[in-house]
Amino acid sequence: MVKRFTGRTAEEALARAKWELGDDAIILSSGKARERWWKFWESGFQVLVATDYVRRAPAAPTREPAPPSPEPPAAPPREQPAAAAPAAAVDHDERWGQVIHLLEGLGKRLDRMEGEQDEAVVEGREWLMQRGFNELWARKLASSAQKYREEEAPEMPIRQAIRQALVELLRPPQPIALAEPATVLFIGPTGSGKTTTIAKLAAYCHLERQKSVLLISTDTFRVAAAEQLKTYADIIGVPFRVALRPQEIPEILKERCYDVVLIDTAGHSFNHALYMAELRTIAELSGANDVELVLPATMEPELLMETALKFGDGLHPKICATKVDEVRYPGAILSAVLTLGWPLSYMTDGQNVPDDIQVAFPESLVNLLEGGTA
Ligand SMILES: Nc1nc2c(ncn2[C@@H]2O[C@H](COP(=O)(O)OP(=O)(O)OP(=O)(O)O)[C@@H](O)[C@H]2O)c(=O)[nH]1
Ligand SMILES: [Mg+2]
Repeated sequence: MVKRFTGRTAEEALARAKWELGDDAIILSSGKARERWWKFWESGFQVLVATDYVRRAPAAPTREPAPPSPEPPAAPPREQPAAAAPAAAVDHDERWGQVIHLLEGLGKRLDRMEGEQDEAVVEGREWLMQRGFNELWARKLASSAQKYREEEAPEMPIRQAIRQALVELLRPPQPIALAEPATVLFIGPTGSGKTTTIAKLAAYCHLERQKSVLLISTDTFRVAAAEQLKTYADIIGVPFRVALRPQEIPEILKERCYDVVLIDTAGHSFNHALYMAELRTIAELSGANDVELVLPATMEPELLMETALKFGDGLHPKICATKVDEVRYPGAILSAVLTLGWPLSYMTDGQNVPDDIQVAFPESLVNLLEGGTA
C-alpha cells in the first residue's frame, strides 16, 4: 500500500512519514503536492511511502514467511510510472539522491532540535527571557548553566546555576576610586538621572567619606538645570561652579585641588552631533579619569545599546544603571552590559538623595532577578 504524507516543506512531510512508519519506510517519491491533495490545512509538499514494504521488512523473523505471491508486484504509484524508460530511471535515481540528502538533513535537524529541547535549558532560557534578557543571552546563559550542571553539579537547580553563571560573567563593579583624586564626568541621555546620581555620590563622598568635593555643572542648556545641582551642593555643603563653556573647566580646576570633582552635563539625544562633540571636549579639557555613562534600566533594549555605543564611543565609560526600581527585572540592561563588556559602577533604585544608590555588585543585581531587593 502506498501512503501519502504532506507538509509545508519536503522535510516536514518526510518527518511525518518517518514518525509514523519508522526508519525502514521506503519513500517512493517526493515533491510538490498534487492539486487534488490540496487542503487548506495542508500545504505544498508530499511524500509517497510504501507501507507494506515496512511490514514485510526482514526485521520480523518470528513472522511466517509470506507465501509466494502469484500476483505481479503491486503497481507503483502513479507518480512513478511502472514502464520506466531509461530516462525515467535516471530521474528515479536522482530523486533517490535527493531523498537521501533530505533525510540526512532531517536527521541532523532533529538532533539539533533534540539538543535545544533539553528541558532544563528551555526552562532556564524562558525564565531569563521573562526577566528581560534578550534571546541571545538567555540562550547562552541557560546553555552554559546546563553544561555546568552536567559536568559539576547535577543536583543544582537550573536557576541557581544560571545565577552563578551570571555573577561570574558580570565583571566586578568599579565604583569611583577614592584612593586618589578623582575627576568624574557624568554623561547620558535626557532625564536618565545624571544630576540626581551626582547629588547622591556627592553626599556619600563628602558626608560619609569626608572627602573634599566640588560639583561643576556644564548644563547651561536647560533652564534651572544648574540651579538643581546648586541646591544639592548647598544642602550637602560642598562648593559648586558653573562652566559656561568647556574651556572654563581647566580654569576652575586650577583654583584648588579636590579629592573628588563631579561634572554634570546636559542630557541630549545622541543624534545631536554638536552636543556629542562637546561632551568629548569636556572629557578632554577636564582630564576626567572616570566617565560614568548614566543609563536608565527602563530604556527600550535596542535603544539601550545604540545609546551606550554612541555616548560611550572613545570615552571608555563605566555604566551607572539608574531607575532599577522602575522595572520589574533588570534583564534588558544586564543584557546590554554583557554585550558591551563595559564595567558597571553603581545602580540607583529610587529618587531619594542620598540613599537610593549602591555599588553594582553582580550578586545584588542577580538577586533582583528573583524579585528580591538588591
Ligand atoms: N525612580 C527613579 N527615579 C529616578 C532615579 N534617578 C533619578 N530619577 C528621577 O529621574 C528624573 C530625572 O533625573 P535627573 O537627575 O534630573 O536626570 P538628568 O539625567 O540629570 O536629566 P537631564 O539633565 O535633563 O538630562 C527625576 O525626577 C529624578 O528624581 C532612580 O534611580 N529611580
Ligand atoms: Mg541633569
